[in-house]
Amino acid sequence: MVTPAMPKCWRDETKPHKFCPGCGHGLLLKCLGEAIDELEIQGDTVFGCDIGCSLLSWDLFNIDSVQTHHGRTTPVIVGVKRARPELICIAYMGDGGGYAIGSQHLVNAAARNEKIMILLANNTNYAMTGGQMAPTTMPDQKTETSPYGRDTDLTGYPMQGPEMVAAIAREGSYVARGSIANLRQLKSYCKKALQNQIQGNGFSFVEALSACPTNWRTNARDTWKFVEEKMTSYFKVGEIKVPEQFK
Ligand SMILES: Cc1ncc(C[n+]2csc(CCOP(=O)(O)OP(=O)(O)O)c2C)c(N)n1
Ligand code: SF4
Repeated sequence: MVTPAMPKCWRDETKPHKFCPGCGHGLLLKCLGEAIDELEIQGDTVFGCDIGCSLLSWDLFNIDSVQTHHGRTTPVIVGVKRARPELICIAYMGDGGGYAIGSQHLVNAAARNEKIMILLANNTNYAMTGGQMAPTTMPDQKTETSPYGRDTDLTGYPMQGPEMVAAIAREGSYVARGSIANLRQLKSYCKKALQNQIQGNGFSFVEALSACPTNWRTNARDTWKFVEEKMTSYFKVGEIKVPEQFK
């Protein structure tokens, strides 16, 4: 049964969702779902999800959905949009899918100003495969493959995805970073990104700071502390302007 707390565009027969308790994916997909509800675009939307824990959303929405190989949701959704430009096309992925294995697709979709929306969950690790280091792993953060903490001398600093996208995006693009720590704001960013596509303006990219208590091995208090203090001090939340020279 659909409860009032669930977006209307979520399916009721496959609930509760399959994410771990305390996972951020469910929260940010709720923001996306509520944005879809408020814009009344459920029947016109196509949802694509990546490999990674994002794939656990393959049957979350009562919306035409496609699940792709790791990192390939962007080109699949670009293909859908090019074939059916009247549809609202959304690609959903993790930081590994967007910033590592699928980074070439992200860069080229942004540079070509493809009229799709990407929602990317930044949980600072490769969650589905057991918590390996990702492009967004924080300095000194311990993961399965950085057991003594991420060494920035050897591996560089965490990727600033929205800032990179904004630096190459063209006029009409929408770029923002939200967080599960501010769901009202994150929903407004999702809504603006979808409106940008509805208006036919251009590429829309929203990164969302997310939580992975299972691989972080954190209790509820430390999970929120990590998101609200550590991640937010490095990954700045807000809308990001596309530089004038690229307009
Ligand atoms: C082409 C390919 N390479 C590698 C994998 C193995 N793999 C599955 S999920 C995953 C990591 C997912 O991490 P991320 O994209 O950050 O999403 P998360 O699980 O954190 O939400 C990897 C490497 C795969 N499925 N396909
Ligand atoms: S492993 Fe992490 S990202 Fe994946 S469902 Fe569990 S908490 Fe969420």
